[in-house]
Amino acid sequence: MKFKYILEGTLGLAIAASVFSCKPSGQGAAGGNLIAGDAAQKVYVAPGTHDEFYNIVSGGFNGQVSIVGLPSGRTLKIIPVFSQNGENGWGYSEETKPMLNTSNGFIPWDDAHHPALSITNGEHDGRWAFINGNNTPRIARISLSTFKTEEIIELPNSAGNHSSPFITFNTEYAVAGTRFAVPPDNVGDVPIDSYKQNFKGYLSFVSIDKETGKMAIKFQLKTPGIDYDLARGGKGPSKDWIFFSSYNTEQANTLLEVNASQKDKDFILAINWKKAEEYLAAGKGKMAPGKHAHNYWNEETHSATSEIINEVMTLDPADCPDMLYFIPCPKSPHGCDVDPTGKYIIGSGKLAAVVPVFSFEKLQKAIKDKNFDGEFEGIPVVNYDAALYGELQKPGLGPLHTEFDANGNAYTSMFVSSEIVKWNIENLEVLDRVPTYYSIGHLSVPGGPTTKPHGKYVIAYNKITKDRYLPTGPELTHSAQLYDISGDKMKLLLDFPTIGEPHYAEAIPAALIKDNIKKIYELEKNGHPYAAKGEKETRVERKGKEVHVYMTSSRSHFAPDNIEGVKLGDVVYFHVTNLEQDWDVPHGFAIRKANNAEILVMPGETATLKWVPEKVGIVPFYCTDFCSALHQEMQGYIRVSPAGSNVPLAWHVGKSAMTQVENKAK
Ligand code: RUQ
Ligand code: CUA
Repeated sequence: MKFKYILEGTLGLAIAASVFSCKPSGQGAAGGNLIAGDAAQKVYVAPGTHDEFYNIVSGGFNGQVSIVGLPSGRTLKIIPVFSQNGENGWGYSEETKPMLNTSNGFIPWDDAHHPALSITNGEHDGRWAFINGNNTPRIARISLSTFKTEEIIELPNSAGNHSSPFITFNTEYAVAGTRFAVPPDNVGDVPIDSYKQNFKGYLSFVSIDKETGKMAIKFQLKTPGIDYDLARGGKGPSKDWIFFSSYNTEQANTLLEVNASQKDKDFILAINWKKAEEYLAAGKGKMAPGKHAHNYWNEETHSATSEIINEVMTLDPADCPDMLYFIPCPKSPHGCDVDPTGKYIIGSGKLAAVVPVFSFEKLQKAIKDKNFDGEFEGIPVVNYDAALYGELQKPGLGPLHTEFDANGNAYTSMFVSSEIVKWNIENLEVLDRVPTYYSIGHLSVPGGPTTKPHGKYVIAYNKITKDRYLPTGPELTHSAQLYDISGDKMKLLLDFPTIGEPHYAEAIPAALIKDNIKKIYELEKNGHPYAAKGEKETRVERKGKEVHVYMTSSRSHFAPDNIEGVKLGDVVYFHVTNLEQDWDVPHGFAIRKANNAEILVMPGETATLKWVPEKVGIVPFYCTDFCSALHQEMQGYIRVSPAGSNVPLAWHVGKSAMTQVENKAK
């Protein structure tokens, strides 16, 4: 039966049709007659007015984050995070390249799944968004003032950083579990079937500085070799805890679709992280090898630095009793979600027939009474019934992830039966269900993972699109759907296309962010070593084979815009400072046939494009961003002479470069 679920995952619709008959007949662009009559009005954001929520959406395999306005579903921005972005030079400019550095060198791509917004006392504070790199284990921090990636930290001993990043009650930590159990990084050549002996499941606790947001790996927990999937921090009574879902507790290393679905129950791992801190303070931690990169953006120098750190503090549960507990949870749980009161932990087992609700209070009692069913690699396994509050019966097929409103209701996505199910947590009763188009993955209620859900909507991030949009060849846009949850019944309001493959998203009231938006970088504060803070400071300097152009841009010219004396064999660095101090006036800079990207320079910022000329001749450069009526005139020339030529280095704007040299000579 479980194969059937997996195989039919993509055919969830067929199952849905037979089990819940939720496939609307003649679903076309309008989605049958399931749309609320006033839907258009509810999602209409009149020209010139703003959306009520920012939706911070993961890009999946594009490695980025997109910003969408809700309820309109309009995409506002793609924030480059782990992937190079030619559009603005992220990962191409000299300043941003270090952001993509890792212990394995420059890695220009990742798979970004789960945004997490910073919280204070469990409530959204609008400061930062964190997101995981699933492939090369990394966590990024994005400023919600500049909408720019400010920091990326790599995680050693981890492989497939999937259960990541999840935030504790006051953003003390972003927590990250490994998806693949692997041997620690410093263990060399071992047979794959030495899994049980050599493979471990590392969990990283990345501390976050209260003021600056700066991240550091405070410690890692070395846990049994199982696969961690998702997690949630506790709240209120459970605020010192964090909960991870896991699968492959069978510890299989081949054909996991069969071998990791043998047991009737996998685990939720409950971690008392305050206890872990006590053990650390008591000196129970040990430094272990753990090479990782830490990349940090400096807003004053407009540049990133990358540092390699070689070790990591490690806590071994064998030395730290009463810190970790396994709770059995039916069938490969994906979502592991804590309700707004912090009293309930909900496991969503993809292959399970029920949704279990665990009680934090009962869990504490079971721990106190030592009501255990043995242990798993030295970690106590709490008796299922002792920790269970109750089970939601007949929820639907393929429960995947649960979020909450402020009224004691939960919303669970059902991948296989392709629907959202609304239910009451206290009395475990299904209240409503609506179909999704098609095969919903995660869902998001604004503030759903916090202690104060903002409610109003639930958004479905669907895995299959099929006929929902105009077809665009074999690859279709992913489909998201917005439902009104303000009444008793959920109502479909809107379909909107998304970028990349959103896995998870959060939504936050615009009011918490939009007044703190950074509009320009102040020129006086520009501390970039190659900044030219006015045209008088523009110049070209040669250091051996390196040529540094201190260039400015303003409407509508570059200074200098004529450069001569560059020779084959030189490496040219264009350091472009945008002198504008007005919001929304970037200038771009691109060079003909450069095997690089452009740079898009924000007001007051300096950015550097490296260029290695390959041919003798005249090479034009120009501004790529339509900045004024004379944008098209914002262009210039650089002359490349043969190696060994004696053309002197010269530059100018307003007259020819050579005239300037001649004048100087007089
Ligand atoms: S995830 S739906 Cu659930 Cu990282 Cu993809
Ligand atoms: Cu500057 Cu166009």
